[in-house]
Amino acid sequence: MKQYKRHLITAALPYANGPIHIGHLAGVYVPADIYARYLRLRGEEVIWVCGSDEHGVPITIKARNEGVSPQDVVDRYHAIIKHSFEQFGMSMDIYSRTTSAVHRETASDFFRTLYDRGEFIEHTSKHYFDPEAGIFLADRYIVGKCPRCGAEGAYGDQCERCGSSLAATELIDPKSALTGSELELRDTLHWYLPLDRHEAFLKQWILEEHREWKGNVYGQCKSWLDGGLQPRAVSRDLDWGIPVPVEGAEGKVLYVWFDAPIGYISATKELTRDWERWWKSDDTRMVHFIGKDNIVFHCIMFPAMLKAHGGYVLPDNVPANEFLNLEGDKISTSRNHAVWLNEYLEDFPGKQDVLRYVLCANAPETKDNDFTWRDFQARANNELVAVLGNFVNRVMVLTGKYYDGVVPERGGMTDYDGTVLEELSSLRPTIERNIERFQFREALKGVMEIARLGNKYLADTEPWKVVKTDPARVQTIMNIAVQIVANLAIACEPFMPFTAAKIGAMLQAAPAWDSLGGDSIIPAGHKVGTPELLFERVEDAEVERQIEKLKK
Ligand code: B3M
Ligand code: ZN
Repeated sequence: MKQYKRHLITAALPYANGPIHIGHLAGVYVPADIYARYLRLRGEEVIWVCGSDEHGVPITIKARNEGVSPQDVVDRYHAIIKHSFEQFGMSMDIYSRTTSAVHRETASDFFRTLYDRGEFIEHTSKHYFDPEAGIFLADRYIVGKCPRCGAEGAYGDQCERCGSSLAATELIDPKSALTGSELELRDTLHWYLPLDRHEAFLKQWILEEHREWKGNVYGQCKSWLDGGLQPRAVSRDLDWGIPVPVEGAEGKVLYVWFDAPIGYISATKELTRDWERWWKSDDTRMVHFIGKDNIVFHCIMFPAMLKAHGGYVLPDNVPANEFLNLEGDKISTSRNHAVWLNEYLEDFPGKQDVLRYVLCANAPETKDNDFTWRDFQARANNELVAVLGNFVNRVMVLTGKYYDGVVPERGGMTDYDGTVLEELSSLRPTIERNIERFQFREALKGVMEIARLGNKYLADTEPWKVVKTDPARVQTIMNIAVQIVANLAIACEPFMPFTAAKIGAMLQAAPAWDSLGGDSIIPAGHKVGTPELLFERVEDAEVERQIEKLKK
């Protein structure tokens, strides 16, 4: 395995046409945050870049429906999304936006470079025109029946039902999403990236050199590559976007999927003058966190663009997740079947980590998964409250009660103590290995194992009984218990940063990742702070309210 000096992490740029929901968080941002936090804790050099995707048809449709400008729409949602990310502790180094001046210039230059090198094909062909609106339509402006799965309401670029990427002309019985009218085919000029020219390279690079990619990602790439790649249009007839920077391209803008991934580069430029060190060095390891509907763009199209341009790093891994459903049904913005982060925060103030925990424990890593409010409640109450919160609380309360918060000296250790400490240290490599393999659910189980081990240790050693007969023994028990709490403070950080900070505050210590697995993290004689409850029970009424809300 190649030695890298630094990690460039990207997470899909959310469309600024609505707030963020739990599906986004579970599939993309929670995993990216865990990974970025973990690498930083390991002392690696990391940047995590993200931002709002502010171009594209969905935004113009929304603006039209609301009678406002596209800029109004993206300004509003960019602020909401950015705020939600901050609230949920997403540790992005920058959250930028694709309407920024730096991005416009970067994307424009990128296009121009490829254009000057002859990397595009210019081609006039028939595109759908809405005679009623008097404009060419593309992508989501066109709806019809999916030629692959037969679903109604498929878009001109993609069927959301079966996930197929489509050309508008493939749709059966296409209609204008704006006016509902029948469409005419008219001639228009566009620029195409001939993906077929990059096919041999992509086959070698992905199918041979990246066999380690997740099965769902590798499989999707393979089926694309086996099917043969076609030239792909990188411009659109639209009045919202980055103008195509060549003569005779009036009224045409860059296709949103051409400019959006370049947003990762622009965001890095905005973050640091040293951006080339990240993008143009073989020492950089780039990882794209995305959902499965973005695989083709991040594994085929963007790499082809980067390769055609030359000089840029390609992703080392693209750990895409599958989808999260909600109460047995697809999450849907249009039907408002979603849990929006801004609303969650109003209903469950201060409970960001509970959601982070549930979404990670139930993440759609290998298949689509279902989020249910009952499962949310069960995990909150039976795992966070009963296992993690309970253990930490018992240790803190007993330490306060017996020793006035001063961590006692350890005396002689029993064989059982030794076994527990050994088990504790053995959890670290498991947690690390799982995070490094993007298996965050398993990694989180490892973290909870620490708490389970702690609870079992207390239940087996019963310090509250022994204290009456053998106080010296209890000193050892409580010292060990405090060390287990310290391990939890460390291990929780990537997954539940707010909780880790609370445990740290209770311990009056900020142990480093390096000491994870250790049995002497908090020295005897150190005074800890006062106990504070980490988690509260989620009551039936709260969960029923949420379920009701979804039915409305
Ligand atoms: N905005 C699509 C999405 O949210 C898109 C991602 C862009 S990443 C460069 O699914
Ligand atoms: Zn379909």
